[in-house]
Amino acid sequence: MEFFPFVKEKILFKGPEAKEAFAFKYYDADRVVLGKTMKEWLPFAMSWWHNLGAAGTDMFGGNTMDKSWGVDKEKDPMGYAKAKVDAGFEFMQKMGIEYYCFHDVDLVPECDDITVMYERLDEIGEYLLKKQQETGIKLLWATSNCFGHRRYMNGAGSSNSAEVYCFAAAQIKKALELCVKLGGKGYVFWGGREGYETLLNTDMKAELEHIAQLFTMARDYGRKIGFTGKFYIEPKPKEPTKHQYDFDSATAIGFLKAHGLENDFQMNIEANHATLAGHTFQHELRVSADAGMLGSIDANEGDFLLGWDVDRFPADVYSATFAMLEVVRAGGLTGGFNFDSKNRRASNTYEDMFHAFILGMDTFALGLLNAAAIIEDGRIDEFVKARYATFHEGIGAKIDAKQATLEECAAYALDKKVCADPGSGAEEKYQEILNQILFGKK
Ligand code: XLS
Ligand code: CA
Ligand code: CA
Repeated sequence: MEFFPFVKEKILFKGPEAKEAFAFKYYDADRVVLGKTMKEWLPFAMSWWHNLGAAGTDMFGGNTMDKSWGVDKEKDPMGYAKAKVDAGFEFMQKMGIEYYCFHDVDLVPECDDITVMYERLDEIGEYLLKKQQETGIKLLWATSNCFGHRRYMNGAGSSNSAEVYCFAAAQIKKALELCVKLGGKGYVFWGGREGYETLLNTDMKAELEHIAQLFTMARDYGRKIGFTGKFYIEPKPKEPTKHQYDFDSATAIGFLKAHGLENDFQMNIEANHATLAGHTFQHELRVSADAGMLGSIDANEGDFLLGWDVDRFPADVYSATFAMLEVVRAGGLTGGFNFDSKNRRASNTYEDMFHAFILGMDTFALGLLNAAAIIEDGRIDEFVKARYATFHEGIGAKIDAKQATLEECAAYALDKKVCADPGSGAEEKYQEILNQILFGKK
């Protein structure tokens, strides 16, 4: 069955002048930018949950979209799961997207009995593997949903109940096995309910130790069954819990280092989570990259007027430009760009699903082209380097090399008597240069 007949073959690059709706204006998969093709810089992925699952339900109303894929989910759960796979692979082939991501419960309908879940996941795993072999589409990352079921109301790894903890471990074990079977590049942990509402009922120290132990056991099991990819932590400061333990990259990196997990784990940075933490997307990417832990990206954006996780498709070219600067400077990602994004509730047609991905892919293609232009122009990088010139020689070079003592630094200052001006930060000048680079001749 064909689900999206209005796209005949595949969405193609038609250039910035094109007026065709179903065409890329900037994403040109084989165009070489800074020595790599766009496709290599931007391994795009489709999220199973938003694209094939989310049907527009919000707190105030039900579905506005048809994501049944022609099958009654209650009567025929596996027929529904397979139709979803067919729709997903048709969509990715038509979009020219080579990767996908899932939670276990996105693939098959969730039920209480975990042995039934295991059977369902085994069956869908075979089906996915066959589809991957037929199409060449690959798995970017897998994860388990240890936050939706009622047993996780007090957390999963941070639950007060060891029984709940073991159910989370069972889900993670199966999802890791699926990830290995399908050749996934990564395995994600988003701590959906790993946090707390009040310290009146919470032993924070024990909860954090238990989470670290769950990560450690997952790492050990993954390596035992042949998983060679990276484990990713996806920081998020709030929603659903008030205090989430993986608040932001700096917090998550510190946690991983404190528990000896830094060689196996990296960050999966979601733009909307960064802004919820009061940071820019670029800040989170920089913190991760500087720690050598920039792994993957959940590409979306939030809304500064709405204080929650709106998961909108990325349209902000400035933000994508700054993000791509970080990615390019880091030499690329170990993972990819997963559109953890969903259509707005009122964009309820199948056509809208394609428009959303064209928007997202073109936005990041523009971001990449802009990042390359900034790097090639060189003025901004030269200025940043020049600002730190006093650390390139004399006492500054000694401090940089971690060879100076406090007495030496003080002696330097006493000798100078009065401190020289550190120089203008020139923010406006470089914002203006940035606009010139981005928009050029009009
Ligand atoms: C939710 C998260 C989730 C993770 C995977 O806010 O973004 O979708 O990406 O569990
Ligand atoms: Ca996400
Ligand atoms: Ca989100």
